Amino acid sequence: MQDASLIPLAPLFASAAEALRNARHVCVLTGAGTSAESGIPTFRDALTGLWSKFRPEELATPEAFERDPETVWSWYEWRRELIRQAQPNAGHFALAGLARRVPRLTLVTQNVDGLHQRAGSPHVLEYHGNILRDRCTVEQIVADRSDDARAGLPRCAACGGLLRPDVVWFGEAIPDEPMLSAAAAAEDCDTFLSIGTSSLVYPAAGLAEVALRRRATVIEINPNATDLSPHADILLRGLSGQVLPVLLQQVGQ
Ligand code: BV8
Repeated sequence: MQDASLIPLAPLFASAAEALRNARHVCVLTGAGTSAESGIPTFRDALTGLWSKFRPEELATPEAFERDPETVWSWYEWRRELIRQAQPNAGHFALAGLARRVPRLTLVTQNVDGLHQRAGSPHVLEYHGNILRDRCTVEQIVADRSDDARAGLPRCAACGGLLRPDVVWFGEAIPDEPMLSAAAAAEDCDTFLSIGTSSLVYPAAGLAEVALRRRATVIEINPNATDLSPHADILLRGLSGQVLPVLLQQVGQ
């Protein structure tokens, strides 16, 4: 184990690897922590510097967009630029590798950055949407931008309607497909990995609770404790970009 800080966790790695080696269906839920080592601030950290005077609810809600679309769009454009410059990290690639190593893996992400897909993970369930897509507020479909720059705020090329980022804002429902597929996977899995999430935002945080009720082995990867920690079977306290490659290696053995 190259990273000395992980050595004390060796027995936990062994039991986690054992659970994954014997798994029939692995369900994985990821949060902002998995993209932190790619230079993307976690959600709460995204309110740093220029944005520190805002609360998430003030920027990531339909009411905020209604009230002040310019400010909301500039926050999303700022995050989009960070994401365009970012690369998937070793944790993203290890999860793509794990999907090739176990019989069945369902990857549910709260992240809107598309880095799992860029690392080669197939069929990622985008539970909170994707920040790099635009959605037309009139037709409620993913849309192209009109290149009429006079428009100021981005407009739909088809109907001229105001565009918004194709993400799920607070108070909005999770899209049916990812919501139903994620719920079915949490019900069916025998091993559940909760990675880089504070387990505070619902209904995403409820997926681990479903897996616990179904007696799945629940493994948490996070340098800090969360509301899920007291209920998890195995806690791997470390950075996902360091823990996941070691775990994948051990599953391979
Ligand atoms: C809804 C997209 C109703 C936008 C996001 C039940 C109880 C309490 C509240 C509620 C409840 N049910 C609903 C609510 C309200 C609300 C909610 O949960 N509020 C919270 C704040 C209490 N939920 C909603 O509003 C949801 N919608 O309920 O609609 C409805 C139903 C039917 C019909 C109509 C309406 C919608 C929630 C989705 C909101 N959108 N994102 C955007 O990104 O701009 S949420 C956003 O924040 C992220 O997507 C993510 O989900 C969340 C942040 O959480 P994390 O990803 O966990 O990140 P965080 O920063 O918190 O923590 C990072 C963690 O990583 C830490 O633990 C840290 O230790 C760790 N870490 C750091 N570095 C590393 C690391 N781990 C590993 N490696 C590292 N290197």
